[in-house]
Amino acid sequence: MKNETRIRIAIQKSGRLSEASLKMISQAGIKLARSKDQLIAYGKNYPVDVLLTRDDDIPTLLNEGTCDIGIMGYNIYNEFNCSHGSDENSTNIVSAMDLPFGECRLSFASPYDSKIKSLGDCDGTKIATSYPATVSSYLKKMNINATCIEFKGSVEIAPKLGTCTLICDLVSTGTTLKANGLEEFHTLLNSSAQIFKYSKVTDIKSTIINNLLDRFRSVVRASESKYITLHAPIDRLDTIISLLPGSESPTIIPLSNSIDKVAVHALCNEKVFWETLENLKSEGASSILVLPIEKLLD
Ligand code: PRT
Ligand code: ZN
Repeated sequence: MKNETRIRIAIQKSGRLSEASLKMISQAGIKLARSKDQLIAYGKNYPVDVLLTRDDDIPTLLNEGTCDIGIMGYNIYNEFNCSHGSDENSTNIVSAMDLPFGECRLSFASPYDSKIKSLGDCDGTKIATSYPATVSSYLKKMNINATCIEFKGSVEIAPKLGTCTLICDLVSTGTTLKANGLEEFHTLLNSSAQIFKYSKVTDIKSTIINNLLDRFRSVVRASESKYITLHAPIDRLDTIISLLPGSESPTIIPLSNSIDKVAVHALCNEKVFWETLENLKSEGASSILVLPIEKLLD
């Protein structure tokens, strides 16, 4: 154990991305032991340690090489990049993998009764945002002359306080904007959680990281995939196969007690909706089973 090379992953300690990040690590087969202060969790069966921190600190931890990989929203990474010169190469952080959680968008919004309803109306305004570097560089690119005022939280109340005429903040359902009498009118950035990597890791660490990323990719794919089995009339087989979502090459198996039906087994790489099952049934499919996939390795 003494000279073992270990990978350090930074994830959000508590917040919107914490649960999903920990779940993914656990589904990748990594068992963690939490330290007393709850700030570091040690991988008991894999050379990885998990640092639990505020999401805003993750870019610095990666940029300095203090952590090797980190899970954060693209919005956080982009803000860090914009405040370091916008160029993708101006930091030591690279994106390694998209994750299917933390979806949101960074949008401009103004009060319902405001005349500002498009980007072109923003000239000369004051904009409240927690993403000043992102918003400033976007406004500059779009030739809009407006001032960004930084708010660490509760951006939505800035127009009510008279500090700013509009805001640029993260939106997911839109409920918070509505509750504060604000209307979204322009999206600047779409974001979701991603795995980011320190770009200067050693070769030994790189090997471990690549193995870890392969495991995470398998976890994500398994969570998005389903295994479908059904019985299909032979004369409707082509149509039934074409209805299976994201399935490449199903297995066709003869049935012991039927000559005009076969069993179809398929790995579906897309969501399986009730409508799909109803369509399969109306084409003559029967005994339709949709099964979750626990592990998947190509
Ligand atoms: O303590 P720490 O600094 O780690 O956490 P935090 O409070 O800064 O972040 P947190 O947990 O709120 O969000 C973590 C990440 O989740 C963000 O960086 C985004 O990548 C992602 N995410 C996804 C969101 C949202 N959806 C989201 N809706 N982050 C924030 N919001 C906020 C938004 O700022 C607004 O206040 O939720 C409100 C709007 O939500 P709706 O559903 O009403 O539109
Ligand atoms: Zn934060």
